[in-house]
Amino acid sequence: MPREGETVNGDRVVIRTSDAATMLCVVDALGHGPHAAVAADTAANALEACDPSRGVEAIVAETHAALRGRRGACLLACVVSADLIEGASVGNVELRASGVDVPFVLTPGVVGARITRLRVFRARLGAPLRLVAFSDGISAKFQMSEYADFSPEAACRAIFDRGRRPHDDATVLVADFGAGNQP
Ligand SMILES: [Mn+2]
Repeated sequence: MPREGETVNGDRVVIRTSDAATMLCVVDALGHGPHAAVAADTAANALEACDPSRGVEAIVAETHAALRGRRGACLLACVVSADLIEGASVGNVELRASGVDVPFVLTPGVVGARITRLRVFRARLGAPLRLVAFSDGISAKFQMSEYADFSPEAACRAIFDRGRRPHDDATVLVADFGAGNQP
């Protein structure tokens, strides 16, 4: 949802699924409005062209190259395969997980401008996993346990409605992985 008063959104969600893996990404281009929306489109186009099986380092590197010389962005990229979740988040897009202990960590920097050493987090999957990713247009003051009994759609709506900050573009992505790790 765009910031209040804007008609275009600088946040994007990109999801790609291959036989082997699912890629989940949230982009938050710097600022808001039309310039942020153009940068978000550029990042999303780069992400749509990424093969999920190449891994998060390649996904972040390709988006970084596509945005170079343009307005930068925050980017969370996760790849979930049969027995592993791997992810990285440059900037401030956050991730919560339940069912599996995911050692989420942020990487300082801006995709397209500068990235210090990319911090990749990984966890083995041995149980159903729920992921909630959200941009900084959503308050981080919620607990996964509050929405444990909610469907992904209902959890997404509730986190959004209760946490939306109207001064920024806002995104919530909820994904459940069960048998076979297909969302
Ligand atoms: Mn933002």
